[in-house]
Amino acid sequence: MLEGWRWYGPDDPVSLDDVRQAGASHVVTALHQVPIGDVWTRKAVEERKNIIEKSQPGRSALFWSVVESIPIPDDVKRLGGKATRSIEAWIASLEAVASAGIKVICYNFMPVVDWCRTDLEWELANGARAMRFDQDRFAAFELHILQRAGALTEYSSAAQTRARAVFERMTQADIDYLVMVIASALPGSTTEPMTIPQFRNRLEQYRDIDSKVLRKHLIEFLAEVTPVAEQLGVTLTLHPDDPPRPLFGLPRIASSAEDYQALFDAVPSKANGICLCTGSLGVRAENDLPAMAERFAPRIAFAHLRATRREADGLSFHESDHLDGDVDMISVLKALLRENRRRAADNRIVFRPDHGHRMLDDLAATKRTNPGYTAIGRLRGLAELRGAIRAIEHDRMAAA
Ligand code: DNO
Repeated sequence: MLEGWRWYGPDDPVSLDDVRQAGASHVVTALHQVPIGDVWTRKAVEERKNIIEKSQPGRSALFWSVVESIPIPDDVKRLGGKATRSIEAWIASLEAVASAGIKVICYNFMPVVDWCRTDLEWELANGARAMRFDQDRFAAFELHILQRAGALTEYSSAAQTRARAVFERMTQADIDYLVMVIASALPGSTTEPMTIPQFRNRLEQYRDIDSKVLRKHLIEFLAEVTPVAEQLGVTLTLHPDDPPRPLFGLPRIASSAEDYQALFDAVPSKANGICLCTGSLGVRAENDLPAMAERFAPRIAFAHLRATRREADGLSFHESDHLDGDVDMISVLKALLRENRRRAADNRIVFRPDHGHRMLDDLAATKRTNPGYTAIGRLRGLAELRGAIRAIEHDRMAAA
């Protein structure tokens, strides 16, 4: 498999030499400076590609192999095939990317909020910091800060009592932090930052959209974009919902094997692919990740490898070390490696170590880091994954 690394572009505190030193050669990035919905021009794509690939003489080569993500504007999620202008713009961006020779485009279809956490700097027992989703803090946000209409009925009275207790202990600074973490769009998010009143308005716009309607809209979108992608030899990989369950009363439709199967049945095009994100999917106990890797193998063009650990309440979770979460990472790797061997050399699976801890020198107060996207934490994750891959391949060769 090809070792990838997410890079946020020239402003990323992690440099391209850092990527090289981590040992990765396949850069995963997007034109993050382009507003959601605007067309990516060929010129802008070409410029970014040159920054990545035209390295100074003697440096190890880097390739821009995956685009993550071309954001899908909100109207496509709300209106499906009727959002013609937005879909046309998305196709134009896809064409610009394809013209630069990039073959994988990642996207997601989470309405209103992309990935969601309640803490970005949760202290682990070893002093490192991890991202965490704490269900009671989430409930405190939803019930007491956002004050979402109808939310109360979704919580048991015990959960409501816990949420109130969490909220009552919060200072104004704690509240501001939680709003920032949940509503103001984390780096790489494909949804817009929001104030609380804007958040309420967006939710109102989704009042009549349930999971059936949202799925129909995604299928209409895929019906438009996959023929173009297929013709250009591009695979579109749908990133799962993170966490993989409905939030804020909004539907989620990429949370389980059944969800993905429904999309593949509706749009069989080989351009309709999956980004296997073990950390996102692994939060849901029923998701059997090795089985999903096996079942969807031909459709996996891209993988996010990281691990999460569910906490005692079954809903809270935090990001664990890459090999030490609830996910059976070794079995996932074996399934991916089997698929990878079946493929032609120009069609290998790209994976990237996802979300590392903030640790060692990255803990320095002066150090600017993107949540989850520190150099050192991901370097550790990649090194562990690479070691596991080598060991698996070594045993397989020895047994042959
Ligand atoms: C968070 C990421 C997301 C993800 C996009 C995919 O770290 O997993 O930003 O890349 O949602 O479209």
